[in-house]
Amino acid sequence: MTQSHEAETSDRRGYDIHAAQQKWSAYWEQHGTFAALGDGSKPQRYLLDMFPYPSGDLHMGHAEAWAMGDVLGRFWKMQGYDVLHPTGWDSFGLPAENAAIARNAHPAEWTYANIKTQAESFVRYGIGFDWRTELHTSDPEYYQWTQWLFLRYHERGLAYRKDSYVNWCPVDQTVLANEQVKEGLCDRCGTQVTKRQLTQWYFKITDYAQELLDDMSQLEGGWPERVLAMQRNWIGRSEGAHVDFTIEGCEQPVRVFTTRPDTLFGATFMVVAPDAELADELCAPEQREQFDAYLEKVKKQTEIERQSTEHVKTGVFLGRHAINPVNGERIPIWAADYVLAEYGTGAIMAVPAHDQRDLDFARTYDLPVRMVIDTGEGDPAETGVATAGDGRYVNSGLLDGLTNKVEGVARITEQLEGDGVGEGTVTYRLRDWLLSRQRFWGCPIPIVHCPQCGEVPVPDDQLPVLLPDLRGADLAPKGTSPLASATDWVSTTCPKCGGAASRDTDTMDTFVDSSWYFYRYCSPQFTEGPFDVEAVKQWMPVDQYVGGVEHATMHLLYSRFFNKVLRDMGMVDFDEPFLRLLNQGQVINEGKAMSKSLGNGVDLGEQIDQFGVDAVRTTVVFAGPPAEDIDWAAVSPGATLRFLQRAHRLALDVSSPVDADPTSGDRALRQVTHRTIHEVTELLNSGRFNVVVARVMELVNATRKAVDSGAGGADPAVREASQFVAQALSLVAPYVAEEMWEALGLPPSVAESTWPTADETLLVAESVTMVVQVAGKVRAKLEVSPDITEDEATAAALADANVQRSLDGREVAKVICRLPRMVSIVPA
Ligand code: ANZ
Ligand code: ZN
Repeated sequence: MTQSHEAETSDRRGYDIHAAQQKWSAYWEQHGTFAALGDGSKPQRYLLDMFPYPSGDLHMGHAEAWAMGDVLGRFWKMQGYDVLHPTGWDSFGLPAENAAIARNAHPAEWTYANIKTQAESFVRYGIGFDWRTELHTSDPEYYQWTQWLFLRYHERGLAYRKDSYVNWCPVDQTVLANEQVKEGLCDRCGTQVTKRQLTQWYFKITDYAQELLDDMSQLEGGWPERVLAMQRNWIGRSEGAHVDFTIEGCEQPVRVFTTRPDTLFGATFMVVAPDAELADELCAPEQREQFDAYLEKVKKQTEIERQSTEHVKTGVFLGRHAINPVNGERIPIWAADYVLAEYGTGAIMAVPAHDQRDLDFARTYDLPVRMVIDTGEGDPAETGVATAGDGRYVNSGLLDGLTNKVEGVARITEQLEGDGVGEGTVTYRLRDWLLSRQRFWGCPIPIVHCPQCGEVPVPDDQLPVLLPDLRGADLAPKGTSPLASATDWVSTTCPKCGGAASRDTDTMDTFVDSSWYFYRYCSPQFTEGPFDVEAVKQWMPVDQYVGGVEHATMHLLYSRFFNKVLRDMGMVDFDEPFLRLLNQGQVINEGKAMSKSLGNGVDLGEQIDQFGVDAVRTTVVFAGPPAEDIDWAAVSPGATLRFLQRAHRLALDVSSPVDADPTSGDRALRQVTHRTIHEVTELLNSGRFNVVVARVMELVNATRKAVDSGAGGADPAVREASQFVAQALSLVAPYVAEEMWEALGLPPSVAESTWPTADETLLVAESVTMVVQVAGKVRAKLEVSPDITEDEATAAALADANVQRSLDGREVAKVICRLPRMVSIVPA
């Protein structure tokens, strides 16, 4: 392994990997090769990678994502586009903070040291960034605008505070948004999430639920269908009705949400979520003790457990009754864990005959079951199986005799509306976005709490509210924000009344920071606002976004929400921020995700030291379709390097002058070259990057054959082929491509060369000679396409003058085709 590796790198005719990397990365930097112009002289395109967290050096996952994106950025540039391909860091947040605590360092030091390391690695990796865009969300120049945006949301009522039970990670000691809880576990550390009642800040994303759904039609075709499906599910639109039940001994009716108002006559009890305030209000004094004990138990369960079908549902009677608005029936009210506080109204009418969850509960607690739709499947009270399908309505007053659900729902809804006891409605599963965190390394919330004036926004001209330094302080999570310990920082004066007041001590979820960075990239030095509206108008929406599918319901939904708010504020003039999305796969090893515990990690730095950037990038792109996982055990960067050396030697063998006329060269090779140009261009446009590499390999082989057999390196067709090899390779192997370009005597950089268009006349498929026999004798030889059809061959044969003559007016009895080589005509 080591020996052959040495042989590869020290081949006198090979390129020196490490020297080439140094030479050309310095060249690109010096010449601003990938700096966007933004002057309107060319059509513009925006290529965006999901910016990284600065937690350590780049790894194989980064290597894949950025290699894929750069294929497009470089391709567009050669096609004549002015490309914006920015870079920056998502540098606030828990990963940095936890790592800093573990190493006893300040998050800032740790973060900026990592950014430096990663930046150097990106330069070495040869990604065509416009480095002038570099931003860090933890810089005050950035986060003052995060605060500014928060204040605009606050003005519009889109940022608000409320008390509620929230997801709480006992290890990270902080709240989590619903999106950050995966199967009941903390998305960051894997600990079981519990519930806590806290006052927290929210963004009102639910105001945009319907629009977030509707505008997905603009993303159809541009985004992976699976991401759209995940967002659709996450938003979870549900049509149904609100129904008001009066409560004995209470003024206020209780409102339930149901998707099946047509089953109202089958409601035999009501259930409220134990952790909803309503349960506490409804609870009768004699049931208090039992209820409180029950609530304590429920709070230990996760929502996932509570909703699971295997979960044995539990509950307590609240000692109170509700009145069914359609038949005046008195039904008991229970609190039970299978009803969630955060969905619908937090209260349901239970219809055990037609809802399995209600039936399971009714059987456990011996509550009545009444069938109101007869589907012919047997009475659920006896079978234990709730029926949900269409059937004949029974025991249902005005609905009796109907047989169709849609009609039943419409009729009863009309009735409820007429009586003023309900109405048709739509509910969403989507919750408001919980954005406050009790952690240090984040953007401070620019609000002051004043005993006289309440919640007071920090005036714009006092932004940024800088994070207190807290150097040397204990940042370990304790349940309250570490900012609270910076007492000098906390105590301030009220911007409204001038009295003593205190700062909000929470920081924002990092997903707030990452919901608007792509606008700032268009004008990273802008000081008059978060971004220059005109620059955004020029570059956005983003033409291609590249990043992981794990962000489907978080970052990608939050950013869409931000875009809609910014549009309503008049700051952007489009509905959707990202037109196309590519979710690259993962790099795995021996069939499994890389992990420390499995010890199957592959170190990117080592791979690059051994094989070079070009071979690693080309291997990544060649491994398979961009969206699929790459098993590093199944690829061969060594073989890829040998291919790149082979390609490089072609350029060394070219001896024709730069201005040699290719039309005088070997036509067969030219056909291969132009067919490759044509095909590669189409493959790039349809995102099939792995096949691009395969086609270039074929072209290299064909060119090598031509050099070794035909006119050799002096043939201008060999130059033409080699030039295109260099251009195509520059998308995946930019260093060797520059070396080739230089060896070909062309001025740098290949990245700034013009992408060729295929010569149509060379695309025509080769012809073959087709023999035409009449009565067994050869009468004609025709040049035809190799994929000629029987009809075409017969027509061509019969049209030939010699064939006509030998037929001499006779009828044709039979035509036998052996295509494309022969047509045999049998006369009558
Ligand atoms: C009565 C009923 C009868 C229901 C029936 C269903 C079938 P989706 O489709 O997910 O929106 N529900 C309402 N709020 C709830 C909550 N906070 N926690 C748990 N369950 C809740 O589900 C809506 C249905 O789920 C509602 O319709 C309600 O049960 C229940 F034959 O009402 B249904
Ligand atoms: Zn005040």
